[in-house]
Amino acid sequence: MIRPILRHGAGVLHTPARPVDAITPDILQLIDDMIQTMYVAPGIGLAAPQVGVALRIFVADISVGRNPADLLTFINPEFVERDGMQLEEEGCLSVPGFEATVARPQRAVVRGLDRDGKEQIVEGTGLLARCFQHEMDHLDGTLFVDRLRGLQKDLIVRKIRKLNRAGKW
Ligand code: GNR
Ligand code: NI
Repeated sequence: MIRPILRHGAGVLHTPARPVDAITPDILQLIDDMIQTMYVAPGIGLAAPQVGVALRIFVADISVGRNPADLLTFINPEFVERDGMQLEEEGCLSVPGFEATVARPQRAVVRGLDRDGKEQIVEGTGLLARCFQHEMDHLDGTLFVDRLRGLQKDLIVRKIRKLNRAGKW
């Protein structure tokens, strides 16, 4: 089932999510729905808070379905290592229509449970490292616009407020 993706301003997107304490059938259904929702969007990642669920789960596939082996599910993920720095344009399904250059680690290693409850450790570089950092931010209630400063941030936040007032957000 495709679930609606919430937008900047929804409380759950701005609040840290809780760890999952058991992989129940409801959690498995949520994960399957997140994967389907990510592919339909389409996006390279999706975090549970984006579909209104305040739990520490994200899915990612930087091939957007072209390579089934690239699909990753992380439950209760944490960073093991992060290093380097990359500056690239970034977007978010919860902030549609906006992009900005965000500093991210060039390399990130994430540890967490997979869909079967088995511990996995995955290293990402480049786009995958960026995606990991972006999704981990969602689990902490942070959107990419929160990482911007000054005029860049003000401009996007003002445009979102304007869209909101016009009922177009
Ligand atoms: O689809 C997405 N593309 C993207 C591009 C650059 C950096 C991060 C991302 S993640 C985003 C999907 C999304 O909003 N995930 O939370
Ligand atoms: Ni996002």
